[in-house]
Amino acid sequence: MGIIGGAIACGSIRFSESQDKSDNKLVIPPMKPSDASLARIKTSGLNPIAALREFDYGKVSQENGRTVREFELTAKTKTVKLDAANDFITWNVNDRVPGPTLRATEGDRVRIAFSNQAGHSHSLHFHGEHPSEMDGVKPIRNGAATIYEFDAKPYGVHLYHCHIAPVARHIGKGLYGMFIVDPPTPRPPADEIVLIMAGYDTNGDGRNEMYAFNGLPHFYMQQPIAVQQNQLLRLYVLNMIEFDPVATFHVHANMFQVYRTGRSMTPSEKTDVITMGTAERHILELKYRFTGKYMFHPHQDAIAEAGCMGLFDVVA
Ligand SMILES: [Cu+2]
Repeated sequence: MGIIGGAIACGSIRFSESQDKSDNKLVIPPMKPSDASLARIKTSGLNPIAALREFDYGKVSQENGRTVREFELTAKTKTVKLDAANDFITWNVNDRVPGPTLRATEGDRVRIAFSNQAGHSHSLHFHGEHPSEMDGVKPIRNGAATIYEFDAKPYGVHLYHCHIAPVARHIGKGLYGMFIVDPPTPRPPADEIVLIMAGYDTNGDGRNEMYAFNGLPHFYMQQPIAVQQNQLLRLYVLNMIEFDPVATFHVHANMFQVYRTGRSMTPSEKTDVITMGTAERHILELKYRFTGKYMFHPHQDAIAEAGCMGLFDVVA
């Protein structure tokens, strides 16, 4: 799959398995990247278009009557061009920031083959329930490998990240990703989108100078996310910003239903701004009644204006 072609051609994007089976009417408007966006994807080393709707379901097999999903994750070091003036050395998973969005169904066995080729000790710590030996706090040295194996539970939106001290620095350098555990009864079909907020401490002063959704500052302002009018939009939102205690998530001109941590099938509230500490994550559902472009961003406006801001482009 081409790095850019895969993100544009709907046919090669893997939607949720329930959507594949049950609903052919879901419309995912194609993203038509501008020349500037294509150039940025090429020079930055990151592809925020692909990060939106790509889910890694692993290599699937059956063992003793249950589903096993095997994932291969490699810690890497890679220089990313955050903008024309800022190169940033990331520590990451599979050369991506954020790392791939892993996805399983509650009760599946998840087996993660983790190898470290990043030049420093790292680890992968998953949120969710698992035994202590699978908790991923033990350093895996450069050149070494390990296997993390556990049952995917409970259902919800979770995350994984490096847990080597100083953790804020390891996460701030880019070593994190989302881990979605679907409920046994699938959620209704929707256009599902991943949005991960993160910060970049570009000068090592323990504060973030730049911020982004899905890796690249300001990218979705330059390249709005096309979504369909009157169609259910399901956002998986994760706050991975270190050094700032909280960030909110706010959408313009609309309200969303909140499923905290993705841990329920019924929403707990309807609002247009939700406060998230670091590592908090939620499912947010909404529909846009009117076409046009609508901003989304944390309402810590300095964070938004330093790169954590984007647009939905609602099309008829
Ligand atoms: Cu690390």
